[in-house]
Parts: sequence; structure tokens; C-alpha cells
Amino acid sequence: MNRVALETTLILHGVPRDTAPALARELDVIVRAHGAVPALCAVIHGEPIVGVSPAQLEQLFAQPHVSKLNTSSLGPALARKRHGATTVSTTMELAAGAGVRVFATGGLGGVHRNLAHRLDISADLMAFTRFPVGVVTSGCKSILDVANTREMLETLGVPVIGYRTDRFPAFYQRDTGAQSVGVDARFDDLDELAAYLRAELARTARGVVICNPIPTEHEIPGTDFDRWLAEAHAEVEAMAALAVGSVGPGAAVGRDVTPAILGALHRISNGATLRANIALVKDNARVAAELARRL
Ligand code: PSU
Ligand code: MN
Repeated sequence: MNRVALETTLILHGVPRDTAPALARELDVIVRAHGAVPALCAVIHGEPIVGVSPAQLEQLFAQPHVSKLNTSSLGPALARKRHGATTVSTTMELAAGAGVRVFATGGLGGVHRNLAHRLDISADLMAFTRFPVGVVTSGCKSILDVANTREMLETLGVPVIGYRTDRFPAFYQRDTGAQSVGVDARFDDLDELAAYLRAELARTARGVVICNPIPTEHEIPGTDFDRWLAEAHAEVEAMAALAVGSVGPGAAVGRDVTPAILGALHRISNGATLRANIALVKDNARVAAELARRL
């Protein structure tokens, strides 16, 4: 049925609340304009939904807080009839269960930096070994350890495909310069990519990472980004340090790290990272729709 799964964590936690409803609408329009049917995923009152209605989305926006669910916290949220935002891992789980084979996101979760201090690896990566969905993504967020995230996908045996690129992109950047890492195969033609994807998903129970780098005109220069990221990390770490051993407000550990750093970056960069984020997600929705239409 040409459906394209979309996630709600990006909408509810990845961008500021005042931009979120417009982004959700735009993604819906883009997917339809390219010949596919959007299926926004979420958990509402413990019900897994693949194709959230506008009224249900309103309901989520009206909540003061909606938990970000990964594959480990999905089950308890269902059992307790909670609301939840799906991340890449849980959107893949719901999409696979509903027979949706293509999903558009912004960037994957991955291996966080500073591994020696704390082991923090997103459940997104493991999800690719279990759910047969092609995920169109601009690589993994450059707030992560991009090279080690790419290595981890290799270790897990997950195919990493470059759409019109042979580098593994780093979200705000098409490539990571000196740290640049490659993909398993490059496809320039959507028909050929769709044929490969159809065969791969039918042959294995694995997902496929389809890298679509940020459009060149929206790329953020690496030197600007590195400066902003250093500031954002310092802020988030200072907050976390303040809260150690207490339940202090502002503590960002575990699954709160990604939204905290993204939020700090959007602020520090004066909205530049937010604009880039929105641009790349929209382009990924377009490519995902083009693929879904061909499956
Ligand atoms: N892409 C974005 N913004 C986001 C995310 C992805 O452009 O907010 C979300 C995705 O839902 C992804 C999650 O699954 O961040 C990763 O979180 P963690 O590192 O805690 O696994
Ligand atoms: Mn994590």
C-alpha cells in the first residue's frame, strides 16, 4: 500500500514545540505529493498506532510530557496504557508489524561520544537486526561518535547503503572530513535501489540503513558545528554533574541526552541546526516516498 512510516520522537522531542505541528503537517504533505501514504507511529493510551490521525496527534501535543519509547520501554507503556513517542527502534518495530517497509527519519541514534566514561549505544542500531524495514536517514547525528556508529552497524551485519553518496553522512554534514567512513554500496538510481531493497527485505529479517545526505545548500560548516557542539556538551554535562546523586532538574542522562543536546544546539546556533534538521528530514520523507511507491 506504498506506506511510509514516520516517527513521533523527532516531532515531540527533536524540535521545539512551536515548530513541531507544522513539521508534522509538512512531512505528511511531502509523502503524499510523492505518491505514498504517510503512517506516523505513536502509542496512544497503550495502543500502538501506525498512522496517527490529526486528532490523535493533537492529543499528543496536548500532553505536558510524552515518553520517548525504545524497544525496551515499549512493552511497559503498552501494558500501562500510556502515551508514547516512537523512536527509530520502536517505529521500526511497529512498522514491521504492520507490513510497512519504508520509514523516513532524520538521523539514527548510535554510539555516543565519551564511551570510556559511560556506555551509551542507541537501541536503534540493534533494531536493524530484527525488523525488516528500509530506513531513510541522513546517517547518524553528528552529536554522536559517527565512525564508531558506522563500525557498530558493520559488526551487527546491517547493510548501510548510500543514496547518491559513498560516504556515511553525519546529519548536518554530508561527510565527516578526516573521520569520513564509507557505506557498503552506493545506489544512484531509485528503481535499482527499490529493487535491491525489495529483495533484501524479503530475503532476510533485517533492516537496511539508506543514507541520504543533507542537501548541499543546507549543510552546516564543520567548524561552526564543532564549536556549537562543544558548547552544547559543556552545558548538558554541567547540568548532569549538578544533578549527580540527586533528582536535580535538568539532569540529562540515558535517553534524555539526545533531546537535551539537540535543544542546546538549536539555541546556541541561533536556529541553524534546527533549520538544517528540518531540511534533511523533509528530504528523507521525499526519498522514502519515492522508494515506497516503487516497492
Ligand atoms: N532524528 C532527528 N531528531 C531526533 C531523533 C532522530 O532528527 O530527535 C530521535 C530518533 O527518534 C532516534 C532517537 O531514534 O533520537 C535516538 O535516541 P537515543 O540516542 O536516546 O537512542
Ligand atoms: Mn542512549
